[in-house]
Amino acid sequence: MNPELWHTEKYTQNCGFTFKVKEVLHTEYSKLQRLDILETYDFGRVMLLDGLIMFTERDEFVYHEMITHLPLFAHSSPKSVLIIGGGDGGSAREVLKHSYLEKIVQVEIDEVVVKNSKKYTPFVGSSFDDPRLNLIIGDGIEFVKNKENEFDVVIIDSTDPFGPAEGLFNKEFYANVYKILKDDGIVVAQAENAYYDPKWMMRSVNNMRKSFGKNVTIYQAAIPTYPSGMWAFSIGWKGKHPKESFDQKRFEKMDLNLKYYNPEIHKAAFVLPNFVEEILKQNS
Ligand code: AG3
Repeated sequence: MNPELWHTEKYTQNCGFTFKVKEVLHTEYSKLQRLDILETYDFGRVMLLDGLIMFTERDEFVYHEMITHLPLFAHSSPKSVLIIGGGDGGSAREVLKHSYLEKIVQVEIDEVVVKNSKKYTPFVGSSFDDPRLNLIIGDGIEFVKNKENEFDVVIIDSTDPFGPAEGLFNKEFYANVYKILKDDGIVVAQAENAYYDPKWMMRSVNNMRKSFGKNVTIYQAAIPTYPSGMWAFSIGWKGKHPKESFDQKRFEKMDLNLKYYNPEIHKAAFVLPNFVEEILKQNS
């Protein structure tokens, strides 16, 4: 008999998300976390960190397109991008599509994630072979300290706000991100979800607000394999509201052939259901 192997990511003590695993391709403990690469029936290859889904081959495009193209097309003329985290390479893959960029720096804390993504999930990991990407293995929190006016867009592609990523949701960190951004700069951070983790979502929004003032909101995307399927990104800006500043001309010229993001989604992502608006209002 060939016993079945199933994986469950627990969302609360009482519910979770379960799928059948074809094969565990690799398990490794880095200094910071446990990494698993799974082959599955319904989602293709899946990367877990400490048992939590980082991405699946089936729907990673939603997260990676939405955390990159939205801020890049909201900025009037971005030249420099900083990615913090994102060790699988998915965000870098999308940023690299913007061939006019002059500087792309990524700071990832865990080399083991990069190494395994290159080997097992090249659909995201092969972006590390691109010489235009300057990958630094180090702590993003340290990297942004004592620097000013260096980037147009900062993308924070982190794990959940405990363990290695805890500091990436703090006000001190966002204050340094504010300083490292140029005039008109935009920061985007993955910010969990309004159903199960409204406190985590609001921790990102409120701590960003301590530096960006009123120029902070969230936008959402439908990501079936993340908790609740409705994912939030916090966004802070120095110039125009990113919902209104979509660069249609640049978008049309680039002919990107994306699977989720488009000009209508750019605007619609900022339209929040009433209960999410309530959370934003009540907790600020
Ligand atoms: N960053 C992880 C998002 C958090 C997912 N949380 C969870 N499954 N509990 C995405 C990594 C992809 N670049």
